[in-house]
Amino acid sequence: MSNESVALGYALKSGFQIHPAAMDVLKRASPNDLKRVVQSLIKENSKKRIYEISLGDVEAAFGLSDDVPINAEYEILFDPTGRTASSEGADGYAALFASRFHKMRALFAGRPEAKSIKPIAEVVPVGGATRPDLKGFGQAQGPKDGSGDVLVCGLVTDRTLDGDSVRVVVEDTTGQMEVAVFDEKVKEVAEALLIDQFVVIRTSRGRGRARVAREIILPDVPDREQARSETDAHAAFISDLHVGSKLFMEEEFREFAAWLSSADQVARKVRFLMIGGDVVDGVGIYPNQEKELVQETLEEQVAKLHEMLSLVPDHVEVFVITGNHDPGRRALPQPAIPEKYQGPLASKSNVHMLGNPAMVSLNGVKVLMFHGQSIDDIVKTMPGVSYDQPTKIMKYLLMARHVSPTYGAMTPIAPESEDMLVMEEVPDVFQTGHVHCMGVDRYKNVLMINAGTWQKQTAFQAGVGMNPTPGIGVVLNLRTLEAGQVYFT
Ligand code: D5M
Ligand code: FE
Ligand code: ZN
Repeated sequence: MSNESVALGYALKSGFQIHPAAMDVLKRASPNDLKRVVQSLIKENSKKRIYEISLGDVEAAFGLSDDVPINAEYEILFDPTGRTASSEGADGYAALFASRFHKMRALFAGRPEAKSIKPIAEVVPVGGATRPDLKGFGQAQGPKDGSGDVLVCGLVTDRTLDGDSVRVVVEDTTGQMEVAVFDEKVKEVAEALLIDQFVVIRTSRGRGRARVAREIILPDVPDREQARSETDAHAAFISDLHVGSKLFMEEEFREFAAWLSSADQVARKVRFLMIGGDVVDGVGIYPNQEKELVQETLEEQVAKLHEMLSLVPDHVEVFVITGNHDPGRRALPQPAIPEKYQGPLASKSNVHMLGNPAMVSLNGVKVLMFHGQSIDDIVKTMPGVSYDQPTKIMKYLLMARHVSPTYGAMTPIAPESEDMLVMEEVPDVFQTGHVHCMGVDRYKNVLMINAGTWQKQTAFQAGVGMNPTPGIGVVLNLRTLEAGQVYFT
């Protein structure tokens, strides 16, 4: 059947007319877009009691009639897919940490501290690269010039409260040392440290066995200009659809997709849709999950996801990263959903399946997409943070320049020989999901977005007092870098 007769079929059924100029545009549409646009215009116009589809309606729905031109260029800057080759066992683990150490150390190159950083073995004569028992440590020695202050750097391997002080153990490639923290300000930094994160510590000789930390310096984000798009292209951010779950909010998601297709002033400028993982609920992710599923196989879930993403206009480029509910490897970095599970999505030209984490440039604005598994670990150990303020934790990840510092906690990390979780480049936008709570904030010119969810509160979440904020799209103007929310609940 031709586009024309399909469109007329829909229109006639609803008592609608299609203006000939509108029909000219519809004739050139893909069958998918045609159906979506005509159906959504019939719905929208019926509400307004207008029983005609005009050229303006159709142009707006296809994003054609912009007052100013909008460009939409993207580049995938990093994707772990195809780069993961985890070696197993202690070797892989040592290689992973060596890679992390060198990448982090390189972040300090050119900074004033860099020249003064000494290998730990020079500061603490007894030591080795293989985490020796601390009891074997002799008294820490200062530098030969006797000036007292020495900078060391390395990964935090231990952090304990010891009466009034905090003890931090840090390890570089030459050995490890313990420092004691007494200063209240430095203690605040020490108490928030995550095991395995990289730090630079300014130390001076103390009285006892350990040296005293005068300052703990995190890699952090330098002050810099945020990149901007030249035109008013917008990106929408969503996450955690959990398609397949009985709690997936299909109605609300359809409303969101209809909004994207509508003539709304903002919607018609949206050219990118960034989806932060957990796109399907998966199978066998937790005990007795099958009771909470509508689609009980991955194939059915992915087919449903395809149906949902087909409601998104074809002129919107969709980027999907993998979450912990999605098929494929669980350990970070996660490759894209394997092709054998992508089903019809594999050949959908505006949908890009990426691994986790991934970095995408949208008109020059760099977006770091990370599902956010490590937020669970950090909520448990860091003072003063909670699930309903995910951006506080995202800010800390930016300061640590790593999306998932702690190895061996709840977040599985593969013993890759390269640590791909280091934030070598500072993003302009940092997106996460996973905790199902929307949050938007800024830290040093990085816009942080946790995109919430499209799944209602689960029994597990109710049990632990987690209150999701479902059905919200975060929409970002890539030129002004202003973000707003669109609510569908
Ligand atoms: O996770 C959504 C949020 O709920 C995330 O913060 C983890 C938490 N969650 C969900 N199920 C569990 C179980 N079984 N144990 C601990 N924490 C859990 P999502 O990835 O969508 O399941
Ligand atoms: Fe989720
Ligand atoms: Zn998740």
